[in-house]
Amino acid sequence: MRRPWKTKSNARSFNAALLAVCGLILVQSLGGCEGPTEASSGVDVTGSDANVDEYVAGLEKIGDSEHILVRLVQSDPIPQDTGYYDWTLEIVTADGSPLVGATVVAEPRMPAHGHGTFPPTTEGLEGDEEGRYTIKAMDLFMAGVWRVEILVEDSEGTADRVEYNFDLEG
Ligand SMILES: [Cu+2]
Repeated sequence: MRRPWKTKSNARSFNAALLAVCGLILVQSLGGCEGPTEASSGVDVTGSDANVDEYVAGLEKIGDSEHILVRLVQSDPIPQDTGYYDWTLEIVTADGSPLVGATVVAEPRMPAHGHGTFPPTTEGLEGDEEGRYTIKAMDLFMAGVWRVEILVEDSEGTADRVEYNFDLEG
């Protein structure tokens, strides 16, 4: 019996909430994508970099529900410029064993701008090595802070999530 976060009704209300948020941001800023994180120098990010990650290969995140630990084994390219990104993730359970047979979805968004990518999500493909998932061609097309949520559902239907936040220079 599955009771994941990906049921239709949940997805619908989630999308509705997103739309509401986007609408608010658009109304407030009149033009969404000229957010305060976009610095022409590419260096300054005033006051908004508290949650920004410093990329290192193997950067670890513990799931919100502490069911999983995710390692960003590799980001190709390293998070710096805008463009298409391939990520290799390693996911282990709380007892340290590789999480096999999970559904993994990446959802990149720019919180300051209220938008995501096209397509909005990218599915992680399970690799030959146990617990490894590859995410291909996330289109991080704009300078500024991207929050990439990694939504994981194991074969029993237990869900968890982590997020990575990277500030791209453009
Ligand atoms: Cu944007």
